[in-house]
Amino acid sequence: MNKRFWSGLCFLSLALTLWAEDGSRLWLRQTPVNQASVCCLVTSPMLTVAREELAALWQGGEVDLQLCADETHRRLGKEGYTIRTSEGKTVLGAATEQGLLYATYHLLRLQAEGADCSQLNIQEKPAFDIRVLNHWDNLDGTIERGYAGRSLWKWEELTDSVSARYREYARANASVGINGTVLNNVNASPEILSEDYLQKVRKLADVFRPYGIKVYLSVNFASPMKLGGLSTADPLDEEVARWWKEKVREIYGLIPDFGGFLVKANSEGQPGPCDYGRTHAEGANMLAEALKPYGGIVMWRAFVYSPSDADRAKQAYLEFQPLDGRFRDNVMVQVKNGPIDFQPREPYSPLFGAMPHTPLMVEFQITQEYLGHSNHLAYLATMWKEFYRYVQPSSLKGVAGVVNVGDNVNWCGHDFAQANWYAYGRLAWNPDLSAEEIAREWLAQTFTTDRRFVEPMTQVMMESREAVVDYMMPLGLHHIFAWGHHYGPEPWCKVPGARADWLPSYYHQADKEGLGFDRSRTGSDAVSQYPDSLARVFDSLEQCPEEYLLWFHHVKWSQKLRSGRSLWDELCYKYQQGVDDVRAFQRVWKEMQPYVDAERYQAVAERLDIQAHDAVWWKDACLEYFRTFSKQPYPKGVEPPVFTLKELKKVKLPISNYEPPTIEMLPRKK
Ligand code: BDP
Repeated sequence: MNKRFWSGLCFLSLALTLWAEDGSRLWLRQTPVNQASVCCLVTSPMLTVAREELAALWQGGEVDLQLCADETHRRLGKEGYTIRTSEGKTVLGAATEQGLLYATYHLLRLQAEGADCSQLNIQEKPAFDIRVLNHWDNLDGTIERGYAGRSLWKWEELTDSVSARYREYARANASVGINGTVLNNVNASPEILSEDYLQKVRKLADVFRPYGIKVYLSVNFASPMKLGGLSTADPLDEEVARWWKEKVREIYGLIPDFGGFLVKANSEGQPGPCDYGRTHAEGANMLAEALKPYGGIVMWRAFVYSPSDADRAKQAYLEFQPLDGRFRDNVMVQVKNGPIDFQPREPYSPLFGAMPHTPLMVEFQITQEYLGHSNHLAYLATMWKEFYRYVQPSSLKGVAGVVNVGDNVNWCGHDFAQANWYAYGRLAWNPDLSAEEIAREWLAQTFTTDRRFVEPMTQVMMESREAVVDYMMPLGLHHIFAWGHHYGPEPWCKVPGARADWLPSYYHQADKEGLGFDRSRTGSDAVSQYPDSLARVFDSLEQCPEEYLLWFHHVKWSQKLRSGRSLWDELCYKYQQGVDDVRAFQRVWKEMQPYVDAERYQAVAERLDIQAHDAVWWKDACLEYFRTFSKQPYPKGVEPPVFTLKELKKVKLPISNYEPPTIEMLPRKK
């Protein structure tokens, strides 16, 4: 071989490495130019981050970072900021360093989107003080409902080695305004509070601090027993309270800006105050008192249900609403967006608005436990915006998002799942932003600013979640997932001895008359938990929004819906619509090939292929099964089934703790 050949090959492989597009750079893809002259009179670790980001990336001339004590900046609070162009310079102003950090990322975002940055006059402050991620990461490296590899936290390597990814993670969060992270699963191991683990947690907190990210921990309510050797965890027991106070003191000794605790108590087998005949408020308040002197908070989850009551959708409300006003002021009750459990579509949880004397947080799920894991393209900002149609952001103290990151190179499994992490942060900062503008900014930063890419893909993203709803659970259907993995359909699922409210038939109530859960006043009466004006709407078969129809009503197969079609026909068309939509997304993506690097193009194409197969699987499983009740044929235009019910009943997916199923595992036919 001659020398030219070898040098050519070397050049090629170097170029390929530089151009490798593995998704690891998220939406932060600007290349350092090191042009900017940045002026900042104060120094600190956080301001160093801001200064270095600007010095490396900003291309718009001189920048000034100013800590300001004037009225405007005081009003913008401890995280707000201004960005102004003044005498040819760009001036970032804030009352705090954290404000300046956020201003920095805002400015760089504008540049990355290709916005005109020559005449800026911006004022910003976040809608919520608490904007946290919840990791459901276990100490053994697995992630509950995680589909992007193992945990980012390499507990066994800490404290000796600190992965470079921790910093990248903190940077990504700061760039969208996320200011806290709960490191471990709500099904919490008591070990996390051991001396050993607290040292590891401290290391992470040290990395996150300059990015304005506070660390929180999920705690097991029985820790005083399991870790401390006490004979009880009764929150009214003095020794128990003392144990927690000591533990909290130890934590703040290591992490002076520690955020606080997240608690899942008396829920799905977790220990809690009710084990001792105490209320959730008594349990939460005991922890809150321990944290209070240090400024820490308790995020106490309201995700509770028991096999006893007839309607699971009512239970969190029944248990928590009477406790309104009984929590200490540093307790936030953290409520899932819907009354059941992160379904592709739920009405909002009626607890919002029903506890005016209690600080509330909403918990969203960014990880796609019920929306096709990291195989399906489902942009969730539209779902979160739907929640805010009913719930005033000003009635909330904070937002939590169960995050979708793992140690996969591209963080989230699906390249488009990064958009949900991004959008979660943007909406936590400003819930008034539209899902569409967030999609646009994410696409422009993550792929290209070329409108021929951004416009069609914005459209795809905007339609994507509705498509998932259509091929999985249209018209208010919910929780008809397969036992265990929550990926595919199993509306027929029966498990001997299983709790009724863990089985699909509990939710869909299909019979020869019709379909749906009757939560009207004459049914379970869940509608009455909503404010009167809304309860009346949900209660009425005619007025109930059709997207919630089968959530609130058991509807006859022959019932005419707004389209003029019967329930059965409408159901068929919805499933078909979902399938058609995914095929349309595939076609659009094909046209996007010229604008996307080969690697990400291929990765997304492969997942869309899986999604298209899954949509057919869902359609066939649900329609073929419900047809055994409706006894009606498919209307014109609805494709005949590819699979028989018998075939689909045999499908068993291996359940993985790390990754979504591969195409080989899924039901397919040529
Ligand atoms: C459900 C998940 C389960 C979680 C639980 C929770 O299936 O893994 O532990 O929620 O939020 O959605 O506590």
